[in-house]
This record gives sequence, structure tokens and C-alpha cells, in this order.
Amino acid sequence: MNILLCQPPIEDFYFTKERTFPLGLTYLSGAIRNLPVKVKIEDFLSVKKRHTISIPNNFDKVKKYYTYDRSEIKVFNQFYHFGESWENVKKYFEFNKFDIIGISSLFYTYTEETILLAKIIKEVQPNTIIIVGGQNVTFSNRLLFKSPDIDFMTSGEGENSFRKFVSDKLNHNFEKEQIPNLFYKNNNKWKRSKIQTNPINTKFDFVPDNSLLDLKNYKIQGKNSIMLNTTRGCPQGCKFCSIENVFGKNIRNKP
Ligand code: B12
Repeated sequence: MNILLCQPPIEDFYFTKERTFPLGLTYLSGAIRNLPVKVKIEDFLSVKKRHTISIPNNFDKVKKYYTYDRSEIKVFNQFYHFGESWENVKKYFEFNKFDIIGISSLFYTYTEETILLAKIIKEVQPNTIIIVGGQNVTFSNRLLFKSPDIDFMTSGEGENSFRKFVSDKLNHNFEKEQIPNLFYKNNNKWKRSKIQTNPINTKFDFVPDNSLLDLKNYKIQGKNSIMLNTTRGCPQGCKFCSIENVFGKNIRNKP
């Protein structure tokens, strides 16, 4: 079984290019490392590419404030596509076929990019299973659930649910209802598996697999860099923050 894990490009006025290490995907590949599958990580975001695109219509009301100015301290005025271009992404999937493709969606801000990536994949490899996971997958995200190209989604911490998803597919005993935190379609209606796990009951001893990454793409101030995850969860409960939903309100330390 051929599995790809990928991080989509993003489109915005600005981007912090030095912290895009796909840590979540390295944890997912670590979670299935000892299964008899071939895994690859394709990071379409961390390639040092960007090009200017027109400001999307949903900014029409605020566009008048984003006027061009030459001063050092200026508001945004250019809108960019950061990462690999959609043409190259399409070419990539024309030549590289997979059985399962996992897409990371961490940001509500970049939901459209996740949806477009799924669309491009299905156009060139319609039989490939697409599963989306990440902090942006919540039942309230109507945009994601409108996508005809996404087959499955998982909410919350992904290691255990993704491993069970892959191993049950491998062993031909795949039952949607048995996969924790899974969203699946039934007669084109989205359903949620009855097994909902609470991260606070999950020991945080997962081990990431960084061997699939091209480390030259992850430099900070020119030096090789890596991201480490030392704890998960937060008790603060800030209104704007997704952490509690995904990693729980208790802090779990890595051993
Ligand atoms: C690093 C980081 C960034 C990096 C980019 C990271 C990247 N890879 O693209 C940078 C600095 C660029 C960034 C920017 C922003 N960020 Co930020 N960022 C983070 C941060 C601190 C760490 C992400 C991470 O590595 N987590 C640890 C790994 C282990 O977890 P994970 O990636 O979520 O993966 C797990 C699950 O989500 C799931 N999973 C993930 N992907 C997949 C895929 C599949 C197939 C499956 C099954 C499961 C799965 O399983 C994984 C393992 O358990 C998180 C907070 C956090 N602690 O997570 C905020 C966070 C993701 N950022 C957030 C936001 C809002 C932003 C901004 C949009 C803020 C803004 N408005 O400007 C900006 C973007 C601005 C810009 N243009 O730069 C929010 C997103 C909330 C939301 N629901 O939309 C977060 C959650 C912070 C928060 N407090 O809420 N960010």
C-alpha cells in the first residue's frame, strides 16, 4: 500500500516561512512506521517558492485599505501563493500515484487550499482515498464538509486513529464506525464514528519519523532546524485557540 502525507501550499498577504516543519505529519508517519506500507511526506508549503496572485473576492470590502505604499512600516498590499504552484502540484500527482493520501489542515484561514488540493488529486487519480486531518477539522467547519473530493476526515490527535485507519484497510477489516474520531460519508451524508477519544486519556509517548523529510527545506537563520513537541494540551481555554479541542485541557508531558 502506497501512502502519501502532504502539507498544502497557502495563500495570504504574508507568511512566516521559517516555522513550517510538518511536525504533525512526522508523527503520523511515525505512527504507521512498522506497518507493511510505503510512506512518503510531500511538503508543498516549505519549498522556498511564492508568486503574486490577485486578492480573492472575499477581501472586496477591505481591499480599499490595502493600498500600495513604499514606507518601511506598511500594511499588506500584495497577495501571494506560498509554496509549490498548483500547476506543479497537479503535475506531481499525474506522475505519482497513491492508494491513500493524507492531507494536513491546521488552519481555518487556509481551508480553501485544502479543498483545492483534494480537488486536484481527484482530477488526476480519482480512485485514491483522500483523508484530511488536523486542527481545522471540526464539525463546525462547513466549508470542508462541502468538498465532494474528501472521502474521510479525522478530528483531534491523529496517531491512533490514522494507524487504525491504515491497518484496518491493510487487513481488509475496515469498519468506519470502529475508527476513532473518523468522519465518513454515507449516501453522500457526513457521519461521525461513535468512537470519540479524549486526548487526556492518551499517553503522549508517540515517536515522530523525520527520516522522510528533506531537511534542507527547514532552515532557521540559515541553520538546519527541527521542531520538537514536548507537551500536548493546555488548561487556559482561550476563546481563539484550537489547542484544547485537539490536544485536551490537561498538559501531557513527553516522557
Ligand atoms: C507551527 C505553527 C505555525 C507555523 C506553520 C506550521 C505549518 N506546519 O504550517 C506558522 C508560524 C507559519 C503559523 C502561522 C499561523 N498560525 Co499557527 N501554529 C503553529 C503551531 C504552534 C504548531 C503546529 C504543530 O506543529 N503542532 C504540533 C503537531 C504535532 O500537531 P498537528 O500539526 O496539529 O498534527 C496533529 C493533529 O492535528 C493531526 N493531524 C494533523 N495533520 C493531519 C493529517 C491527517 C491525514 C490526519 C489523519 C491527522 C492529522 O494529527 C497530528 C498528530 O497528532 C500551532 C499550535 C499547536 N501547538 O499545534 C499553531 C496553529 C496551527 N496556528 C494557528 C493560526 C490561526 C495561525 C495563523 C493563521 C494566525 C494568523 N491569523 O495569522 C498564522 C498564519 C499566518 C501566516 N500567514 O503565517 C492556529 C490554527 C487554529 C485554526 N483552527 O485555524 C493554531 C492551532 C494555534 C491556535 N492557538 O489555535 N503557525
